[in-house]
This record gives sequence, structure tokens and C-alpha cells, in this order.
Amino acid sequence: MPYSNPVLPGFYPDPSICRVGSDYYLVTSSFQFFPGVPIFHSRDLVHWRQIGHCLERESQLDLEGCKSSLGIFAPTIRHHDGRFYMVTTNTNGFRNFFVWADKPEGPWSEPVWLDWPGIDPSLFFDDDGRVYLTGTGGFLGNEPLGIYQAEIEIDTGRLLSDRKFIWSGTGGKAPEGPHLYKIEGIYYLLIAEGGTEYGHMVTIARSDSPYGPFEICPGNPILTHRSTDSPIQATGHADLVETEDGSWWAVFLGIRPAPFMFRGLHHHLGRETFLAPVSWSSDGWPMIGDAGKAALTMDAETLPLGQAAVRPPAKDDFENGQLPFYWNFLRNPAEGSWTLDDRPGWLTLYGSAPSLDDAGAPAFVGRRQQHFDCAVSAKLSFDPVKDGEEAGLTVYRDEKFHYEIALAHRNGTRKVILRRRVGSLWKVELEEDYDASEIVLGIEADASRYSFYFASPGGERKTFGFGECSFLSSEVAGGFTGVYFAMYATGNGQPCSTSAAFDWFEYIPTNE
Ligand code: 6LW
Repeated sequence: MPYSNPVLPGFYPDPSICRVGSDYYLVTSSFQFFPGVPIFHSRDLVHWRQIGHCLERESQLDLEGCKSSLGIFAPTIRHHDGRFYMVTTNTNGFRNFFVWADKPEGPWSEPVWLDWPGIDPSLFFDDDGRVYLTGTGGFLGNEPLGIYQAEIEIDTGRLLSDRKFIWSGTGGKAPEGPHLYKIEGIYYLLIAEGGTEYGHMVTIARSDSPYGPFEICPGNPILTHRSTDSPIQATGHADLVETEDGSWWAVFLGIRPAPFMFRGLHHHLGRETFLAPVSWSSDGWPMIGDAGKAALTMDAETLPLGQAAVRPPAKDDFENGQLPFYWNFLRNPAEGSWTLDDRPGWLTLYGSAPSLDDAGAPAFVGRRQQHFDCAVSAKLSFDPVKDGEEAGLTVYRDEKFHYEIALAHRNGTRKVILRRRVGSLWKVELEEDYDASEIVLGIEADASRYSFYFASPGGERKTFGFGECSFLSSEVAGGFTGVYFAMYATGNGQPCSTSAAFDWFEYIPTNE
């Protein structure tokens, strides 16, 4: 039976996976978004359902002042002795820590801080009871670049040994994202190299000792799409899992550049999570996918497929008093900036001084764009009375790259506006007087552009301009994240005197 890649479309990079019986759990990076480290469950490795976040409290995830694309980098999830562990780096301060939980949906513990520099920490529980912490060091120029390791006491996080340099990789730039495994008595060290862009790859080495010296796999890289014209690019940062029937699979990140003829590659959906089978050579080396390549459609082989894809409902009515897990805030949300209680059945945002142009915490509730072709709309009720007050929908990459259609008070009157910000270029492209307080705002996306419209509830749609997807891509904006669609409210430098209430928000993939 075939399955489709990516298995987690949209901005879900640096996947890490573990298996408990016939259940799989997967986590990804989350950067400046809150809550942090989404956790997913699957029974077949292909269909994933989000069951929570590992970091859902401010005491676990301080994003105050976090620069865009910093915050939570590559996590690792492991299960040992009835307990789940998720270890990661908050690069907003560059501190490594783990949290643990008895149930994957939480509650997760307070952070256990590690006296450990660098990024991409991983845990390996050996069968002799020792626990190894492996990570990436040297990228700040303070020590040789490569993979470091020490033994730790898992109850306290205390280091039990020196931190040792164990591998520099095969010569690619940015050796990082290590995971150590013991397979049939041999230690395998899997890493990413080449940087997370188009030169990305996965390499592996093995040894009789967890510290090496490591024998380098003659088939390296065991995954890369560099210098190919595959629709999947930048594959790397993998984690391996063995199924109950003894077959092996890899999850890894990759990107899908939108097809722009002759204009170079651009990807705006972020780095996504892919799945491919792992085969083993007769002399004990793994290979991912088809000779190191993955495809958009692959054979599920022995995976127990058959579950219907679990997708969140297209329309969120804000009726059940809780935000579904796919919603995120930007940094730690300001106290009182959002509520489902003030107007039951509506999401109410209280705009404050920070705007979408600030690297702060504006009132913002967003979800990832997961499909090139999709239609987003929301019904807003908002009575702005002072100049600067504004609420609406944004297509948001970061504070320097975003487009919005909004209801705003400008130059003494209420207007619908379309604004685009691309780096230091900034413009309100269109504005039109709008007297009522209720409005439907919409965005239609295809692989190359966003088209914006508005309507009075029940009224005719009016198309209100366009914006290129490529200007919100990583190739233009830089960084590690992908595009979000979000509801927001702001006073643009002052608190909003009125709230903005959203009755519903709809996200429909339109080409599946
Ligand atoms: C992550 C590193 C990487 O820590 O990108 O692609 C960094 N790999 O391993 C941020 O996602």
C-alpha cells in the first residue's frame, strides 16, 4: 500500500520518534511559538494525531524576548522504564534540559536543567543501566565543531563523566542532530551534516564503544537529496525506529520548494516531517529510502496502514471552551491577551501595544499553513475607535515578513486594509471604508500566491489584493520556521480600547 510524504506537512522540523509496544510518539522543534514541542501519536507511522505539547507552561518554556527562529531547537523523545523523556535546548538563553512524563499526553515535569552547552541533545539508555547524553558543540566557535557525549544520572541530570568529543562527521558542514543507538550489540551514531539547507544529509558511524572510535559507513550519506531535482529537498536530521515486526524506519526533515520556473527554489511551508523505510546491508549498515532518497509517495511495506487520516476539523467554532492543540501563540502570550470565556463560542483577543512588526508577544493565535493550496477564513467582530487599533488575519513568517487583511481605525475612520511587510519594505497596499463591526476575512493560497478577500457576513466577497508566497520563504526571510495563518489584534503602539472577537476560523486544503 502506498503512503504520502510528508507525513506531517507544514512547519514540523527536526522530528524525533520512539516506540512503546505498537504505539509511536513523535516530537518536533517549535522555536518562538508556544506551547512548545508538539507531541504526536501514531499506530502506523503514517497517520499522526497531536496529543499535546511537552512544554505547555511558562515555567518550562521562557520565550520572553526570544528572537525569531530561536527558542526550542531539535528535541529528542525516548521512553525508558515506563517513563517518557524529552530533551531539548531553549536557545533563548542557550540552556539544555529535559522534561519527563509517565503519560505522553502529559503532564510533563518541570525542566531538569543540564550543565551542558550546545544544541540538539539526545538521550540513549544502554542495556547496562548507563544513560548517555549526546549533543552538538562548537557552532559558537568555542570548541571543535562536532558531536560531544557524557554519561548522566537520569534522576537528577547530573553529569557522571567528562564531556568527550566523539565525532566530527564525514567532512560536511554543521555536524549536528546526533542520536546514539545500540543495534545487535553495536553502537551506531547517526548525525546530520551539510547544514539544514539544500546540502543537508544524514551520515552514520559505528563502534563497539559508545565513545568510539567510530568506523564510518562506506555508504554515507545514507540520506540526501542534494544536487537532485527531487520535489523533496534538504533532507536530513533523522531519527530511527524499529517496528514490532523488526523492520526499521526513519523520520527526518525535508522541504518542498514551490515550483517556480526559472526563479530559483523557494519554500515557505517550513521544514516538514517525512518517513522512509530503512534497509540494512549484509555487513550491518543502514540505508534510508531508495538508496538514500525519499519520494512523495512510498510503499508502506509491512506497516499496518488502514486508519483514516486524522485531520482536525476544518472549521473551529470556539464552542467547547478549549483551543485545539494545533493553535499556537507567539512567544509566551501576554496575560489576558486571549480568552474563550468572555463571549462563549468566540475567541476574544485583547490587543496591546506590540504589533506584528515587533519581536514581542502581540495578541496572536495561529496555526501552520500545511498545504500549498488552501482556503482560510474567519469571522471577526471588532469596533475599533482609536487610530492604530487593528484586528484581522495575518500570513505570518516573522516580524519582518508578513501580510495581513484587517479591520483597522486609520485617519479617523474604520477601514479594511491589506498590508504587506517584506523586510524593510512596508506598505498598506489597499484600504477601503467599512462601517460595520462584523466582517468575514479570507485568504486563498496556491503554491505561488496568497489572494485576500473580505465580505460582510452573508454578503458578496470582494477580492482585495495579492501577495507572493516566495517573499515569505526561508530563502528570502531566512530562519528555521514556516508560515502561519493567525488571528491577531493590536493597538500598534498602544493598548486597544476594544476587544476583537472571532466567531469561527476555517482552514480547508483545496487540492487533495
Ligand atoms: C537544529 C539542527 C538543525 O537544531 O537545525 O536541521 C537546527 N538541523 O540540528 C534548528 O532546527
